[in-house]
Amino acid sequence: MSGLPMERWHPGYLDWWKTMGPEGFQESLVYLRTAIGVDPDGWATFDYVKMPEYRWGVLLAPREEGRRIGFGQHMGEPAWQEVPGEYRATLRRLCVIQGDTEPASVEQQRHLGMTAPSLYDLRNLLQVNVEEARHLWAMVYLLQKYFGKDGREEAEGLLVRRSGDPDKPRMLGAFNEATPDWLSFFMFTHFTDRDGKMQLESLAQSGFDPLSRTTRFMLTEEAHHMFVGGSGVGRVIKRTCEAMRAAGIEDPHDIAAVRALGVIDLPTLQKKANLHYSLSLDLFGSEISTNAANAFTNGLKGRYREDRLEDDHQLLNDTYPVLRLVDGQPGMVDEPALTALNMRLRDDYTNDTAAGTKRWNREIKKAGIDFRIVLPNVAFNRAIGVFAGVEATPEGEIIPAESFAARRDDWLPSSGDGDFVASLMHRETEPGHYAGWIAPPRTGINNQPGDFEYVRLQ
Ligand code: BYC
Ligand code: FE
Ligand code: FE
Repeated sequence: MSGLPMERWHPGYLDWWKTMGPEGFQESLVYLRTAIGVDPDGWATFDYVKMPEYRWGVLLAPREEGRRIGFGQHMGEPAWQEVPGEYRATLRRLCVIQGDTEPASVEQQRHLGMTAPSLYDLRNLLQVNVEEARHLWAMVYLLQKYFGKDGREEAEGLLVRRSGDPDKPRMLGAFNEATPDWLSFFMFTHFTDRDGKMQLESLAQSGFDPLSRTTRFMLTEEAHHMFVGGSGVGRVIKRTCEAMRAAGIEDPHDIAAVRALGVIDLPTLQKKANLHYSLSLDLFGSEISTNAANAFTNGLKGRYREDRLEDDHQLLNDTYPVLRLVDGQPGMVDEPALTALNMRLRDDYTNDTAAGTKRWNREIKKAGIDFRIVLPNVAFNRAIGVFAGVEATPEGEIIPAESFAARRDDWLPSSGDGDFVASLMHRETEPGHYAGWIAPPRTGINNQPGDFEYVRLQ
């Protein structure tokens, strides 16, 4: 039957992929992992694939027999296999917002292949891109299968909006920012894909079973995206530290000397981390949110790993400490736990980032360099929530806007920093070779040897 909605949507999707997907590699053979089934062996099939022929498809984690809703006012009822009429608009909105971020990230990253520091990194970028595109596919499948005409219209809209377009931007802030260089790409996949992880974990708890099953499978792919980001930043740090030691430079703040070695100075790494972390915090919405409370009460979106938490899963009389402005400075205030759910998820996110920062700092310490990457206070550089209207230092002290403006370039990447990083971005196409600003990975993808040809350029 040629009239099936997914089939009608597919040509527009492929058109989007070819015009907005990775620039320059559509004909190349890429060593990709393709998911062909959701069981443990099914989703780790590696082979050379031309990206337009990648198997984008619908993959749902296996149905759990007798699954029940685990929180909110419908707790204990059988999970829904169809959309309950009263929650249709809210569920559709959640699917649309989730779906909108996926192609946005592909659009943001579409020029990066041209400056990939190695074939290994190029392959990882393209793997992330096909999987994000598959995540769009997965949300569109839900919209078309369960939301009728409105869902089909939303599916079209997902192919019309464009990251950074002033007239038809993507829906959430961070997805309209540029990803201008590979350091930003690694920071983005470390920090922003991790928001993806937290949001998908919450949706995986949903009482709407098809959404739960889809997002559970997406999470298996998300783990690799965060690995690419976290290990990518780690390799940049490693290379910088090695070069500093070899040249006998001890002061990490001697930026000119470090940059003269052709590596990225640690203060610039800190500024990029400040930027991407604060942009990602905005993705959790406002600290106090009735949307979040309703989504929980109605069984649509749970807490992070709700099924492992031990309480009544209702939160009716509970409170949660929320960082707010108290007498003009950040301070903790107890708020009703239900309206504080965005804050709670954001706190879980911040905890989840700690292991990565620790690993980076271990690398710096091992090299004997006196520097630590420290993530900024949540009040710093915010555009959403209670700190949107104020300026704060990375330590969380609220300061006048003029003082912030005067210090901005110490805390966030300046145009000069951007120009310097851009000057290092050159394409490396020889198998096993790496650009001078990044260390090789410890092991290859799927245990391939160091000189493996991850992309056969055509
Ligand atoms: N930018 O009650 P509020 C990923 C809007 S990333 C612009 O504070 P709520 C990925 C909000 O929509 C994961 N607008 O917040 C990563 C609302 O508008 P309406 C993506 C924003 O609704 C890397 C109003 O402000 N998935 O997968 O509780 C690569 C008041 O909202 C923003 C999801 O986010 C913003 N930052 O929470 C690829 C999951 N924040 O309704 C992919 C689905 C808020 O008044 N989304 N607003 O017009 C949600 O769960 C929620 O919509 C949000 C916002 C957490 C985003
Ligand atoms: Fe995704
Ligand atoms: Fe991702």
